[in-house]
Amino acid sequence: MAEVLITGANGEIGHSLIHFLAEEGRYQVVGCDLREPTPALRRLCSHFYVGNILDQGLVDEIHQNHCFDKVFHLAGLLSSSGEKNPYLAHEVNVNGSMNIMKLAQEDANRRHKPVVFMFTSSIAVYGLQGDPNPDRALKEHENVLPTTMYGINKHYIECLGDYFGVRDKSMEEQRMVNLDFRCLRFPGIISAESMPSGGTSDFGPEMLHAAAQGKSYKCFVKPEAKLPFMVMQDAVKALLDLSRADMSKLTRSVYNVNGFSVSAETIRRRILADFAQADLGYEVVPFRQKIIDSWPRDLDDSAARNDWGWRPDYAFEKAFDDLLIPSVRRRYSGD
Ligand code: AKB
Repeated sequence: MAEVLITGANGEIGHSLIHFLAEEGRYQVVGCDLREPTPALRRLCSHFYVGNILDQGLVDEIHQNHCFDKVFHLAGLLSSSGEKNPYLAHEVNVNGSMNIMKLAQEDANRRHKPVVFMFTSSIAVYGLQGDPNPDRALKEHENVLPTTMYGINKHYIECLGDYFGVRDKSMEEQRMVNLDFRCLRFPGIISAESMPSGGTSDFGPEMLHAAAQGKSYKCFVKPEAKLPFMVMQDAVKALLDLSRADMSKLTRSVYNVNGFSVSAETIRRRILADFAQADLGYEVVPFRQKIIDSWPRDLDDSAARNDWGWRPDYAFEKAFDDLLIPSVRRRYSGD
């Protein structure tokens, strides 16, 4: 059975992706994360490596034991954590990514076939500074002006993906480069099953989980702060669909994907409609507000729609009515 590597396997997206792939049963899933997985997550993987992608010894061990068809490289420090520790963010997000790209290239050489390398980029690669029309939905080539260490790291790996990638290369060159690099620029992601940590879009999921647990919460950005978001189910669907898309249909290596664009206050009001007693206020954290001010308020994902048929299953109302509110209620009521 083909082997798939998932880095950041114990993170939010990693968990959901592993559950999905394990249910499908088409691959042997190899996980890698800094943190020990729960026994349930470990059982879904054929192997799980606990360690740091900066540790060359660990990367060599993985390389010796496996040969991957596909890699989902999800490991990384998020934007707020990156601003607090930019040197570490650079180490993990750039040097760690290079280690995993090199591993995938070596596997491609062994297999004489490009390895599909899925990379999770972010709206953090954009910058709205000085934009006279900040409300418009940005296309992939517009305003690529990252302001955070995280955004700069993500954009650099996108560029390396093109450098090492097989797209637009002759067969002769492909022998040298051999990564089928495919990348999604994700908006904020909301899940009822897990909580993000260290991101700047975290105020959305944090409000939801706090309300469902009856905990007070202070949102760290202004009520009018508006961002694109999507639910985890759509994020996993986008990753799988792009990873399986016919290469001849792809006109680019980097795609925007979007679910819905809403303000912090719109999310707060929607949560209060179901959790009327919730104590959700605001206490702006200036460095996080500054990050949000630089990020796009909306994303144009028409390239993904046209090239590989991307459509989110969940618009704002459906996301909260059918998925987030019922799931988060179940989660914290113990049903
Ligand atoms: C973050 O807030 O850092 C991430 C992202 C939008 O990339 N969730």
